[in-house]
Amino acid sequence: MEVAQRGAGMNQEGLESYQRVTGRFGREFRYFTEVGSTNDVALAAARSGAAEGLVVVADGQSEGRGRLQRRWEAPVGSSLLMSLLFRPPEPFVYFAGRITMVCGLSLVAAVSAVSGVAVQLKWPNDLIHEASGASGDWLKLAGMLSEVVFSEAGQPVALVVGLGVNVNVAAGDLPALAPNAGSLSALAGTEVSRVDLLDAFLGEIESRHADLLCGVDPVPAWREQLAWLGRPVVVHGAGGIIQGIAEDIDAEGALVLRLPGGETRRFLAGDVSLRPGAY
Ligand code: BT5
Repeated sequence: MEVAQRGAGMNQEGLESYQRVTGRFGREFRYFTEVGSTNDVALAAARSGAAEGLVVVADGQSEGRGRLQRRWEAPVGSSLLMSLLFRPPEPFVYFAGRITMVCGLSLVAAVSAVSGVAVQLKWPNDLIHEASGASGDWLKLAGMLSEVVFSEAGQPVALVVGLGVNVNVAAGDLPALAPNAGSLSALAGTEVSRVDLLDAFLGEIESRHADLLCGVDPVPAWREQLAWLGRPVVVHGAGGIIQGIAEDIDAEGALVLRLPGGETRRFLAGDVSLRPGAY
């Protein structure tokens, strides 16, 4: 059968008719031409008892969001805007953190396979392309937003991971998204199939998530994909702006920063950028 040659996805038509026929992720698939936020749809579904594996995709979002009330902008039809519903086992916090890493690793693998663009992860939740050489220039190609659903008793019961990927955003539209926004098509010099990217991504998720549940820790692989380890950075965290060397990632995924005085400090959340003029 023709579809079988493309893996588990029946995806000849486009995003609207995409559906996976095997595995856990994407068999329950909801597509919207326009929605507020795919994360909101997945969060509401989780609260109504939807099973792990639900995938929500939209061509456009009116209320796309990043972390800390920031906005995620995407011209309609240009991007892969999707949310995945997970039901992590206990210990919830351990698995939720690692599922977010699995999503990042799956995105790196899928983007590399489908577009050929060289990408890395930027702590904690970005996909970037770094210009070759020591210029320090980098472009943000995708961002991830993980949100937890709690039961009425206050127990965490579900995790929604939302990903926005700039797939075919025209070069001229990028500056309006963010000063350092980049897209796969602009870097590859050709359009990239969003359906192929989605299919490759969900295939990666399927196997890497199964590995996680079998005891494979994604932290070493995640560390290998992280940009800027060993380099001078600035971290914007809850405690202000702090400079140092991005030394490592610890077992919880926290960024370990070596401060100028020699001591280290760990960050579980924040934003990191390369220190201007230091490279
Ligand atoms: C993120 O937040 O990077 C997480 C973005 C997650 C978006 C997806 S889309 C599907 C799902 N549904 C949602 O509603 N959200 C998820 P953060 O690290 O806070 O970065 C946000 C910042 O990135 C903004 O303040 C802008 O500076 C920049 N930005 C916004 N849109 C961008 C784009 N398309 N490309 C690059 N940068 C962008």
